[in-house]
Amino acid sequence: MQRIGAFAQQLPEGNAVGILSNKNKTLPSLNDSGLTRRHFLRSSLVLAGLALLGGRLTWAEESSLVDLPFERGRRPLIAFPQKRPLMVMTTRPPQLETPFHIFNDHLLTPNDAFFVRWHLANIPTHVDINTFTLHIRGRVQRHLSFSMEELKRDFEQVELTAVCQCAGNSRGFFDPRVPGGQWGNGAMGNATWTGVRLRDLLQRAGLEANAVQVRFNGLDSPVASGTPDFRKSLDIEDALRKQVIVAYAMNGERLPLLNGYPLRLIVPGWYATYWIKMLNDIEVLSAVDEEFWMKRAYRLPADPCGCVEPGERPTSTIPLSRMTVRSFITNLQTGASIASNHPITVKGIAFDQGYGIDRVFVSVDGGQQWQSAKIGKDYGDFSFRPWEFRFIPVAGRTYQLQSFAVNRIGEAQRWHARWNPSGYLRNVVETLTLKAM
Ligand SMILES: Nc1nc2c(c(=O)[nH]1)N[C@H]1C(S)=C(S)[C@@H](COP(=O)(O)O)O[C@H]1N2
Ligand SMILES: [Mo]
Repeated sequence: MQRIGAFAQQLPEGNAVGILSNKNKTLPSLNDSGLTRRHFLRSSLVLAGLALLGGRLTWAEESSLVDLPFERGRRPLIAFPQKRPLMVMTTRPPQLETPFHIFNDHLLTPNDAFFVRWHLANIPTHVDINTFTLHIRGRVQRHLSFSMEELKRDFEQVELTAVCQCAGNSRGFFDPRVPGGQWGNGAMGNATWTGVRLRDLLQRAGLEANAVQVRFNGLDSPVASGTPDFRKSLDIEDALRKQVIVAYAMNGERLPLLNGYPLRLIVPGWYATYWIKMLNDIEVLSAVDEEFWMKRAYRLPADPCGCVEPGERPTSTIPLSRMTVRSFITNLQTGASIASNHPITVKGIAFDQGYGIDRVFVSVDGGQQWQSAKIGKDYGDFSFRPWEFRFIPVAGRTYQLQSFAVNRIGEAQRWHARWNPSGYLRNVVETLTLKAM
């Protein structure tokens, strides 16, 4: 881990004057309690239409396009079922990115704007809540299955706000470029999740003494018989953390189908690859999971940095897990013009693996001088943390805005971008260039 506790103390104290308004503290109002028939028909038409075209996108319900700031970064905005128009990377399986301004508009990402990522194209378009069951099996004393009603009735309900971020978020910015989904910065979202503790379920089933890992599977499945099913496993200690929950609600509503209705695993602080959607099967293992999605995919160079020299292959790898510290400026875009001679408020968010954000520093001159940003409302250690910073732009000057977050154990963002062949864990200090008019 990169620790900069000592360094952070050397940073000049700022005189930022921003006052945070907490306008965004209420939950976004969501009215999609499932698919209406009309919406479903229209949406399944979209899906069928796209499927017929073999996943090649030739029909956009919404015709607008967004250009991400890298080569081949043009994305159409299309509304999928229960979703507002999002940036489409692939349609089959759906991979939809949240337009970045959403993170400025809402601290809790609205369900209909939350990004979507599936690996396999066989995804149920309907789940019958009355027959749905969650199974717990494997190295347990009692094989159990629960209906949704039993889950809600028989276990303590818990709620927590946590960031769900794809390990490949921001992969499109890797230089040299790497294969994989070319995400901008919108393969993440922050939501309040409601459900039951995984450990309560495991305790009810009773772990056998030789239990080593817990494997999770959802209702999605591969199209071709040779493709491995998407299953992920956690070590027992990690699975028993009290924050790990099996969630049935997101921001107070049922989960959108594309985000895992009716149940998904929430692993706060860990990358989203472990947050199995449409979760219906929990299997306790007596040996380490050797399947494709653990053994071959979502792995990092086995080195504290999780990186190698650009272009090199790592000699050994380990499964990725905890998120790095990140921060973003959300209300300004590179290339924009800003007004001079009166204060401008720079707004942003920061998050980490769950120690909580301690401080955020802002530079307007490309990192030569730093000042403290004003940290906003605390929604819990796993949430986005809002921050603000004010300065007065001088006419004619070009500003290079940067933000730099440090968590409570002194972990910080990187000054230089790390590189690994799969494009994971980006958390370099980002730079926005703005001109004061
Ligand atoms: N069942 C299932 N769960 C899954 C996946 C999947 O392909 N199938 N993808 C994982 C990955 S890699 C990511 S980034 C997140 C995406 O979550 P979202 O679609 O709700 O944003 O789901 C995770 N859970
Ligand atoms: Mo992911």
